[in-house]
Amino acid sequence: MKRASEIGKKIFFGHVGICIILLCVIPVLFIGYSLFRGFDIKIEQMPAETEEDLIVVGFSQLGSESGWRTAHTASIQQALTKDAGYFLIFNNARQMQDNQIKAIRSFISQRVEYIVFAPVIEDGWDTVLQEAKSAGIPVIVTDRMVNVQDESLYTAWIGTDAKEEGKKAGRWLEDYLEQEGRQSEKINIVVLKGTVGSTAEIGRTKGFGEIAAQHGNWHILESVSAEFTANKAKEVMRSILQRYPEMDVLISQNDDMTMGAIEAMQEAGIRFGEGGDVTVISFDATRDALELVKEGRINVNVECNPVQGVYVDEIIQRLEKGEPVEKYYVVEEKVFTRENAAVFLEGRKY
Ligand code: GYE
Repeated sequence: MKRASEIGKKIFFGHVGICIILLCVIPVLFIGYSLFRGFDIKIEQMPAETEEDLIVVGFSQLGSESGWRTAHTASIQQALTKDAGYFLIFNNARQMQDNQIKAIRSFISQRVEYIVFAPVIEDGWDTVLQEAKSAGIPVIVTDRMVNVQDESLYTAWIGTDAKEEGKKAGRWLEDYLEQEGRQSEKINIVVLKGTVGSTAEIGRTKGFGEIAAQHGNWHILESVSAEFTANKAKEVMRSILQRYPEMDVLISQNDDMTMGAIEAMQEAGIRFGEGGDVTVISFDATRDALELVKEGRINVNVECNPVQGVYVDEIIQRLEKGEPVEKYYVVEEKVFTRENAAVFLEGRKY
């Protein structure tokens, strides 16, 4: 009997034990898998009944990697409001093209009236955009560009001229070196690039590269991606500073990376900005970075304008009235240095 009850206990606790183990292991496996997949995105669904006169728009934003991105998202959300006559379905793809494709497919199956999207990279959109076209849904691309075989797959694009931004950075450096009397000196440059394959990275790299190629004394020591984020830039910069103590110029393709790089330079005791050993060139011109331009810690900031929502609204309104729209709209952008930063900081919202 004793033995039988012990065996019973063993079986009972054996089962309970297995259950407990399973209860612990399954959630851990599930969380692990979700982390690995970057969490499956949930795509907001259109309510069964929307007010009839609202225009339903699905907006796929590529992520939330930077201050610029936050301002771009806000600009779309502030333009496509209920008061302005829209029902907006927003989705954040967290830097993953797959998530954007899923979101666009969900917008198609929900039969939205317009799809607006900011593509994370340029390639790989032909199939999903063909699906939108076949469903008769106009697509408005914003911010970055798509590289598709057939340009009729999207109705219009509104964004910034990334290549011109890169050239502006190069031209500023030319003038600056000349003013300093260093136009014939050897100039060692490091480039922190954004997301590889994105329009901002491709354009800024090309634009700056074209100017650099005209100067035999400019040496690009390294051109490396820090994915448009401050954390990654800090890590990358720490290693760069160890390998290239002779670096003269930092070209950082967005303000968030510049902030990270600056932290790494501060840690390493490197003097940067006006009067320093490293000249800092940044892109975007968000508020925080403009403050640093005003203080002379960033030498120049090439503006990239995120305020694109008003144009998206205008394009949709024209399409609604059956009016023609341009294929490409480029927003206006400036260059900020210590001389003009303060004036523009006053009215800056982002
Ligand atoms: O410069 C950067 C962002 O695509 C223009 O993306 C945009 C860039 C912007 O993450 O901060």
